[in-house]
Amino acid sequence: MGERKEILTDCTLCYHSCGCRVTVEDGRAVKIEGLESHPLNKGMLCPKGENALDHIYSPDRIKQPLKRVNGGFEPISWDQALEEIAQKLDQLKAEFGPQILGVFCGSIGVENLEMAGLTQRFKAAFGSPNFFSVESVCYRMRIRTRQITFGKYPTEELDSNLYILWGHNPAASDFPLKVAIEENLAKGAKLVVIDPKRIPMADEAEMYLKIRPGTDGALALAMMNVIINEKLYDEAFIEEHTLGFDKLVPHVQQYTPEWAEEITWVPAEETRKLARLFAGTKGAGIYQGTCTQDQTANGTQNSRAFSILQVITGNINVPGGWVISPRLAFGNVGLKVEGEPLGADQYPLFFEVWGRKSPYGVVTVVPESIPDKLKAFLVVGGNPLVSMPDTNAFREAFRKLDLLVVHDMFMTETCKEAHYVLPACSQLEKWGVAYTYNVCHCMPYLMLRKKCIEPLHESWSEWKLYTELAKRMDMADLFPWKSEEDLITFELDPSGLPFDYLMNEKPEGDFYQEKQYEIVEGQFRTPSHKIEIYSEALEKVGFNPLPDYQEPERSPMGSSKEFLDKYPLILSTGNRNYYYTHSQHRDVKALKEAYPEPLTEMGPQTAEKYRISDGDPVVVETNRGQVRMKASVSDRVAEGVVFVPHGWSGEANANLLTDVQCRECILGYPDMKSLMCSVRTVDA
Ligand SMILES: Nc1nc2c(c(=O)[nH]1)N[C@H]1C(S)=C(S)[C@@H](COP(=O)(O)OP(=O)(O)OC[C@H]3O[C@@H](n4cnc5c(=O)[nH]c(N)nc54)[C@H](O)[C@@H]3O)O[C@H]1N2
Ligand SMILES: Nc1nc2c(c(=O)[nH]1)N[C@H]1C(S)=C(S)[C@@H](COP(=O)(O)OP(=O)(O)OC[C@H]3O[C@@H](n4cnc5c(=O)[nH]c(N)nc54)[C@H](O)[C@@H]3O)O[C@H]1N2
Ligand code: SF4
Ligand SMILES: [Mo]
Repeated sequence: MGERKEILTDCTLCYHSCGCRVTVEDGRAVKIEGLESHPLNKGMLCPKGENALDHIYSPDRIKQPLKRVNGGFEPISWDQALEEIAQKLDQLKAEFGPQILGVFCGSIGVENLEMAGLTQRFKAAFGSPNFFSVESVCYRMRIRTRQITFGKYPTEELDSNLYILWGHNPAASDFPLKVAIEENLAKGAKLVVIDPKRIPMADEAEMYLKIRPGTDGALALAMMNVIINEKLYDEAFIEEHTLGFDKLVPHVQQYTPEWAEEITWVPAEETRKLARLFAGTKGAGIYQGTCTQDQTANGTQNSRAFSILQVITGNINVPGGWVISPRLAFGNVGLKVEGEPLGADQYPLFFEVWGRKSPYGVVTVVPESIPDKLKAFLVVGGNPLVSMPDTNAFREAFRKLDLLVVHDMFMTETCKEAHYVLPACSQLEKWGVAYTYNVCHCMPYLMLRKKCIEPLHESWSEWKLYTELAKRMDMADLFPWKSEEDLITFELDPSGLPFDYLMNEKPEGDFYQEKQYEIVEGQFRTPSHKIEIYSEALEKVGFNPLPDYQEPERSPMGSSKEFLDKYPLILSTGNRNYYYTHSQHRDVKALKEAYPEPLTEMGPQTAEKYRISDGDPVVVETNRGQVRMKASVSDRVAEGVVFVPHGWSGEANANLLTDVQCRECILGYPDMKSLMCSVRTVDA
């Protein structure tokens, strides 16, 4: 019998970074289990995590670098590929300037700090400000909005007395929260679900509100109206910590529950009941969809309204409410660069607030920026031709690039358009830091992501990719780390949890700080040092400083009759699938068997109206394109609404339906949750 080791590391197949134990025999990972002591997953893994080894050892992995030749791909050595890429980049830079380079990281870059950090560093070393990522379609909208309100970023907790799932379905997308909710419901916590689909968790809820997609802001404002007019607010908290409540009181008078009923489909009495329940519970939290509330017309203002609901009920820095968690001191791999990324002029608040700048560009402006402003594009750990809005617009634009390079483990649709495809290591083949940070839940926990096996095939880590590319571009001095371990040591240095400690003493991970609930002097780092209910930051860029409601651009109430005759049904895309992360994991047999094909969901009356039966192949169409998939008819889905899942390729790609020009007006996010479509059977 050869060598057998058990290594504690994290899963990394989605951003939750659950702890796991990997058994390695003779250099091959043979078993993966949940780590009991990990505070997020408590010994459990979701089906993706359970089947991680089939993904890693998949025969479909890209095995060597590939170069596009005459419309097909041919193998090329790493050395030759990097030489050619370096030469092309240098030539484009000499001719047009460094800003013609754009780089992109997908959602995996959220949990893979080295990937995102090094990618940012590379574009800065080259001289370009154009770093794009899923941050401008997902999650950062809430961070930005909470920052302008609190000057800090408070988050929901895993344990709460009242969970309001507001367009969030943990049973599909948020495994750690699902585990925590189940535990807390058994102890007497309450649950409310606000969703156009009666998700299974709604069956355990105190209240279920069937809302029209895209109208959440109207409901939130009506709740505020009730809380204020029935004097259910926390006067002492408002007095001590906030600014602008006096302006909010007259502002919300227009937003009565009856006004909201017309817009949201939620009966006025239900809105009142929810407002009373929420305001009457200390330790209550709004758990907004991780991207649902971002990819919608009123996104920024929705997030503002949720923040203000937490504030006026005093549910800030109390257990179960929203809590400002300690930030980790961390070695920053990024590098400063001159200039503003694309989209900063159009959506200034996305880029800058109070002189604090973010490193991200706005991804929705990418297609229109090619080929004049962007000529070379590097995708590392993302599949934008499936995941970004309006695949046709992105594809047409990508075809005009002088250089497209993709670093990935699998031959994605994006790879298929590339000039060079470079094989990437999986999470078990490289070192990293697993930092659960604030992604949804206040959990100041850190773990070392261990290299468990040697890189498979010819795959390289991001550290090796950038270090070797930089050498060929005269930028070697800007990539000084001699090894992955060296890089991780640098990252961990300021954290108080050094590499050796996490490797030898706490391989299971450790809390880097204790949570503080007390509100200390100067905690709110807004210019006023108060929570800004009235936001001058928003006013300054020309938007309502108080939360308001805007009807989606495409909607039964917002669109022209002509448009609605063509596209009469509401379209919401991208409900999560428990078995897959976005476009990934279709290579895993057990997962594919559990969920073999994409399904378009609709209610029975809607189906009947268009003569569709459960299981029929259907065509869903919008102004941008069409998809084909089977229908799933269920009375759990609100009538008049159609759900199309994302992450499937070819003719089932949901982003053939979305429109990159249909954007939220403040931060430029694409609307993926409140569009209009038509549905018919394939032969109709
Ligand atoms: N219509 C619609 N579209 C959506 C959404 C929606 O709700 N509706 N949701 C959006 C959201 S919120 C997000 S976050 C995005 C996600 O968008 P993406 O992140 O672009 O989507 P993924 O399919 O996860 O692509 C990740 C890629 O990284 C590769 N990969 C995995 N691990 C590694 C690694 O270690 N190194 C490298 N180099 N590559 C690796 C995978 O093989 C995969 O091809 O999708 C968005 N798209
Ligand atoms: N298994 C798995 N988990 C994932 C991912 C994955 O691909 N697979 N992706 C990860 C990523 S990057 C993200 S951003 C998160 C996404 O996480 P979320 O954005 O929270 O998405 P879901 O959990 O699918 O929940 C969305 C719910 O919102 C409802 N909904 C749709 N439109 C509206 C609306 O307008 N208003 C309201 N109130 N509800 C609406 C849907 O019916 C659905 O039940 O998931 C993460 N977790
Ligand atoms: S939720 Fe599943 S895929 Fe995500 S980290 Fe945990 S086990 Fe892995
Ligand atoms: Mo996301």
